[in-house]
Amino acid sequence: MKYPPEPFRIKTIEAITRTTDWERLAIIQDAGFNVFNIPAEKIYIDLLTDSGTSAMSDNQWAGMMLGDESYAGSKNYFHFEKMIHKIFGFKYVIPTHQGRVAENLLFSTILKDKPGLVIPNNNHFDTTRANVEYNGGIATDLVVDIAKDTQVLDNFKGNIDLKKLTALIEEVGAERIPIGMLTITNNSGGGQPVSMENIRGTSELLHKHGIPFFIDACRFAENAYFIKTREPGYRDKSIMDIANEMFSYADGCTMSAKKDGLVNMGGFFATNNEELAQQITNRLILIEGFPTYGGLAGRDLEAIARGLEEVLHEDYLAYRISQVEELGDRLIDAGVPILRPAGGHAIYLDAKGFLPHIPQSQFPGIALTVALYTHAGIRAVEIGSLMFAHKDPITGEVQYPDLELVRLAIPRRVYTNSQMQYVAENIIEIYETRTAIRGYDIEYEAAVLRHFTARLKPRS
Ligand code: PLI
Repeated sequence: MKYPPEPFRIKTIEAITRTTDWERLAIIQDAGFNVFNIPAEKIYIDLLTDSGTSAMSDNQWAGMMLGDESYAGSKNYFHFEKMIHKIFGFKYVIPTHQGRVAENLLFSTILKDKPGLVIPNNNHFDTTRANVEYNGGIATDLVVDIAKDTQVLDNFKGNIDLKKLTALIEEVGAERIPIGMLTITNNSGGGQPVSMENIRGTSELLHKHGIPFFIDACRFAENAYFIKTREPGYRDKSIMDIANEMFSYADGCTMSAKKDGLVNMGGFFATNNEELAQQITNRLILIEGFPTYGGLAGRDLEAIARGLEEVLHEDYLAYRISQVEELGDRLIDAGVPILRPAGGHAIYLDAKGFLPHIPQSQFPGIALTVALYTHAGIRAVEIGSLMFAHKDPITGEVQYPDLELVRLAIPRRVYTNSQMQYVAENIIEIYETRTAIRGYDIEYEAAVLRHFTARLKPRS
């Protein structure tokens, strides 16, 4: 079966309401044409993010009732730690309340008082980059070149370019690279997976130069499923075996459990390096809490432990990946330009191709997010000029990003396939009337991370 059905049935539901066209026009105007400003209750299908938006299972909710809220040594911590040992294999496990805190702990420790150190990655996610840069480091993206072409089909467009990594080590010197990283799957690069061969190659290259290797593991199970289905030699291996092998090459990882932990809040840092674990634990106590809860309730730790077990189920992953793929296929069949192949957690619309009559200076990605909302109550996120265009500090000229994307991130186990069909049909309708869509000008923008709070107005 090309698109395997849901391996679950629905036991409880959350009502969502459909607003009228007129209501949505008033709402988007009030929101300054920025979908971040829309109250979530006024959204019909919310594809803003797959982070913290998963539906938990009955098994996870039952686990929540077994929360042991002891300040120190909660039994749920030991279950959480056991699952992480089993899947990731790292010796020291440090819970955090979400992924960026794990990143903050790592980079504030390894970059402390040493400005100008370089962190290579396939593509840093924005919080990872921010944590590197805030701590005085230089975040360098070395993804393979084909990742920048939205139409090239390749099994592993999330791979790091090992030639670029070799050149970087030669250029800056291994002593200025405290760690190297891979983000699996590569969220900023279209949710594309990284192959086992590339993970192994990255590990060997970094270790040859004495550089530790860390993985951003947010979507590790989706990545493992792509390895199983796309990489020679892995078809008969279990997802657990593949995950074990992926992490066996690394010295540690950061993870936001809000993705493949199948929970609404949580994260962790894990490593084999005792000294690093000690330093990070000391800092954790300062900013998050005691080492056996790290900013989470006991019940949250239990939900993560159970989520990490469930996310490895192959029938779940087959359904998950194919739900996203089916949405992509419907759009491709109708000629809608999307980044190909479909990502693990999201479809990325190519806003430049969708709205070629709107120049980058008029935010085609924003125009598309507004059209999705006003036409059908769908919320997506712009990953284009509002997020990334910036003034060159020397010439003062505006630098635009290569790609203007709109991400439709699919929450895990949340929307039915008929709701996904609704999404596809409405995008196709918008595509058929795309020439009527106008560009936008900014009315208000903050100095940093302007996309969250900007207010815009349509051009007349
Ligand atoms: O949102 P956090 O702090 O739990 O996780 C940060 C984070 C780290 N790495 C990667 C690859 C992410 O995708 C990520 C968060 N992603 C969000 C919020 C998203 O919408 O994709």
